[in-house]
Amino acid sequence: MDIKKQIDELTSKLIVYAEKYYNEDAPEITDFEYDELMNQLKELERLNPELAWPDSPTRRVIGNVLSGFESVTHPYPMESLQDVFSFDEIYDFDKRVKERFPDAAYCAEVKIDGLSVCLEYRDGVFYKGATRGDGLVGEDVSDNLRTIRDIPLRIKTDLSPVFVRGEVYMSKESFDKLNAEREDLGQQLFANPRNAAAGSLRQLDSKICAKRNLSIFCFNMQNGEELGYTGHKQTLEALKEMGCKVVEQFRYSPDIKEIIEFIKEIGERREDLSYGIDGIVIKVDSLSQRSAMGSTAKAPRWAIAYKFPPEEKATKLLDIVLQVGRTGVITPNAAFETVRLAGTSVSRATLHNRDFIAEKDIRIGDTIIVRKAGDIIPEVLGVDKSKRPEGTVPFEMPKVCPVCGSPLYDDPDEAAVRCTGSECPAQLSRSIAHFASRDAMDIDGLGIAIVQALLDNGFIKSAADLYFLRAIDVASMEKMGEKSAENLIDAIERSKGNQFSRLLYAFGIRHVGQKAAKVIAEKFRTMEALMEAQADDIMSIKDIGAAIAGSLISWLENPQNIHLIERLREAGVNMTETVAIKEDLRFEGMTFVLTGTLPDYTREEAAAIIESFGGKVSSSVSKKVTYVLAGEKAGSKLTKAESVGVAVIDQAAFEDMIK
Ligand code: 0OX
Repeated sequence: MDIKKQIDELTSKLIVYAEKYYNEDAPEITDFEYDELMNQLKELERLNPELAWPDSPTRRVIGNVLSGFESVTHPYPMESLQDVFSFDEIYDFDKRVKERFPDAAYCAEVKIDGLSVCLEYRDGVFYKGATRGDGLVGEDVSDNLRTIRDIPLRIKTDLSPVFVRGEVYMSKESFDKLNAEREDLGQQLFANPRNAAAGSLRQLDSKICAKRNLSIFCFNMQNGEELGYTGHKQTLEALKEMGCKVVEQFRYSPDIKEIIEFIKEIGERREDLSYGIDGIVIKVDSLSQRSAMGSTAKAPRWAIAYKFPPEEKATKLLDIVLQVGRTGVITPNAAFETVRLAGTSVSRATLHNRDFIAEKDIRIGDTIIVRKAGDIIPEVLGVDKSKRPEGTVPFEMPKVCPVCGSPLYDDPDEAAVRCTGSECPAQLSRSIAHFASRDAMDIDGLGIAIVQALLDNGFIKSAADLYFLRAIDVASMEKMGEKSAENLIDAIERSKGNQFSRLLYAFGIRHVGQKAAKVIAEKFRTMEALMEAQADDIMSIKDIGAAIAGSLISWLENPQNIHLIERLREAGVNMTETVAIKEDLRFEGMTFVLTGTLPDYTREEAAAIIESFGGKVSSSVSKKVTYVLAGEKAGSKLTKAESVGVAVIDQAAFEDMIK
């Protein structure tokens, strides 16, 4: 058979099989047969790339590994929304709209909690897809988007180009599954489905993204008006006809009261949805009215996002469990009946300290109210005392450490209660996990669970023992294959070359944080010099006071610690601060301007990082500025950057620069 015919037949067959398999849950052939046909097609396309269909199913599994994402300038800015938190603000919005357009109607839809992307279709074929970025420039994540089954590689339309905006998300079910797998593998868990979706879409290897089971809901045709559409609802229906997955829950009405009814209805059913939503978006439906209303510097005037209040749940407090921290501080944690909050199952929350428990009079058996602060960290808001069962008693801190039995010291000046046992195993596992953590010795794969297992198996008794581990012993532990054991040993080996400042921080000396460790290491350069230092020498460093110096000196004098240092030296661990000082000046001569809110750094943190690399931070944009680091809700500085031609970067690009 001629090759073109062969490719055409195979491709059309596979498109139909894939549709049946993924969308109708009714596979016609076995996985094995499907993979066989797919491999045949891949091979034919490899030899005859000019004959491959642009929407070939092989493109979903192409497996490219990129070195970075290309920037994409959005032809239609991807605006963000103005958030409102009350119905009153919705009525105000309605008033503003109706003053201008008394006949305006609204289309309200669920606000999917994921990350926004824009898909570009040319002649019906998926051409490119990008993240929102700062709204004007995003990143080309086409390879990753192609792996999302919900995204059609071809849409049914004669219109071109079509720009479709949507929200990529991870369903609650896929998220639970992913986190369960990660837990089994001892990997760090994602805090919520949104972070998991964002983390997946930012993978440079599309095979990883393909495994994450992402989905999409489309909610806007960016160039709808130009393509001849007149209303938002009409564009949603058109997108659906074309084969796009469109937000399922929406309501059209000229009456704002009906829209508020819709909000209430969804608010009640929110939990039954298979995906997370964080509010309702209310949009003026008419595309011409929208154009006439335009946008402010921050958001369109024709839309608002009503945000649901943070979910609160009542649940039963089963126990108050004491956790012994690395420094011996005892933290009480609430263990309660599992509830679902902001996309995850939660059964633990910190109770901070004894004062917190006493103030709120929290007792085992109580019905407590929990929520997630910032949608990430679970917190206990208080107790529903009307539901207090009989026989409960006020909580009292025990007198001995729950792990080693040593007496606890209850410091009357601090809220903290500490274990006094210097060899308390809880402190040991946590302090070794801290030693290995990313900002310290950065030993990849050595989390608390593995540290605990190494301790339980008797393979280590201190951080220094890590450097004497044998792969064969590590591999003998449960859930540890040969490969992961080798990887771990390699990571430990690599950490020997770390700068001295990392080691100093890794010791977990009270008051000696990352920054203090850095300046101290830079001043003394070597462990020997530091060990000879007097408190005054240490305090002569800017920002280093008596508390840090005192704590450091007494740590360095402790024979157990001297022994630890000796063994680390014997293992070949670097104890000198050298190259990093030069390397760290990578921003020398550069000036940054910060604008907007970055997802993961405060302004001060970002500025500190820039300065630590020798860069300068300025508050105004001019031609002399090297980069504008823009986050959410970036305002006039962003516009100025564009007008003077200064490069704008987002958090992701910044993180690449500071890696
Ligand atoms: C969502 C969502 C986000 C976009 C810019 C102007 C209107 N997360 O589900 N944004 C919008 O629309 C905005 N709609 C949505 N449904």
